Amino acid sequence: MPPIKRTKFKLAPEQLLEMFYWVKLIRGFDERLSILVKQGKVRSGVYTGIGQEAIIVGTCYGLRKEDWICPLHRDLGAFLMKGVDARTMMSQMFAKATGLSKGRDSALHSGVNELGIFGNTSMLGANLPVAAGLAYTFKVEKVDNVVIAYFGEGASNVGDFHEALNFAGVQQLPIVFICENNQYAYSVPLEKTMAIDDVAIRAEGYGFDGVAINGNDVLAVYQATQGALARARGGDGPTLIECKTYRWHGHSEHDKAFYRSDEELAMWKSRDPIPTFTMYLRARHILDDEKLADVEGRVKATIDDAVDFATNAPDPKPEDATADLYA
Ligand SMILES: Cc1ncc(C[n+]2csc(CCOP(=O)(O)OP(=O)(O)O)c2C)c(N)n1
Repeated sequence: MPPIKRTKFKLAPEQLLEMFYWVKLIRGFDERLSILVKQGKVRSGVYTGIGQEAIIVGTCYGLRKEDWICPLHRDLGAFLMKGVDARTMMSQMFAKATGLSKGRDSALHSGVNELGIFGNTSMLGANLPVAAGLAYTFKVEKVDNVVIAYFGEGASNVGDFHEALNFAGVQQLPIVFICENNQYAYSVPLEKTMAIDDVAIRAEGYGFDGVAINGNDVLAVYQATQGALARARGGDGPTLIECKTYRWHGHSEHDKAFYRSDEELAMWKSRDPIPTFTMYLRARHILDDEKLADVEGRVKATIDDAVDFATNAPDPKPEDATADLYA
């Protein structure tokens, strides 16, 4: 395993607080969805990323509008950070006319071209060759934008993953592959699908660097991403960053996750990214009780407002079902 690239970064206290806000908002949004789905308000599968928030915040923070992201089913927070407002996102989950796909879609497959968000398909791994294709466009157009492509460790066993990495390596594409290694692909633990410990070493076979990092440490993720972004923008090609993490809930909200032990869950909860980041900020006097209350108040207000908005938003009209079709 190559050493982690120690990219220097400096974040002002306000920026660190902003990151903290995002971590809390994304956690809060998923937690609320988990409740709403039980109330029958959500018209979509809900695949929470509770426990994995540091990856989204560390990779999305500071991205340019022109950079593209290719988020997956568990990456709702990436939509929010790339610029989709909470009302629209909640409407999407409620399949309302005010959602991204105007109620025509299960919540997980919408993209937003203007914000640089690729709408993923259901087929695991299939987003990765498309992400490489996007990065190829940037190379051909000679612009220094970057693509961030997310995938789970499960998806890294699919052929598309390997084709995408090979093409990205051969073409030295401006792309950062982010593996959210949360230890399970649905009910299947990592060791039953891979004969290696680190997905990161797969990058070596395609001629570029891969690093495995603590995916529950928002600043470690940010640091690794900043290094990868600098290399990609500078024409030095792709990087694979494997973020080790754990999803606290089941694969989706209908999965009780009986395939794992309470002890294992408790162990990973003790590595919750939020208290770790909170302690870091408190120790540096960036966060105090007053600022914490302010962040928590804004998070709650944003989510409450989004739920109210989506609840009262109109359903899609049957006569609009075929609008926006291109072929
Ligand atoms: C090619 C393919 N096989 C199976 C599925 C069904 N499926 C959807 S999500 C999932 C588990 C994905 O695990 P991973 O890639 O590790 O991502 P995670 O859900 O853990 O974030 C499976 C098996 C699918 N969508 N596509």
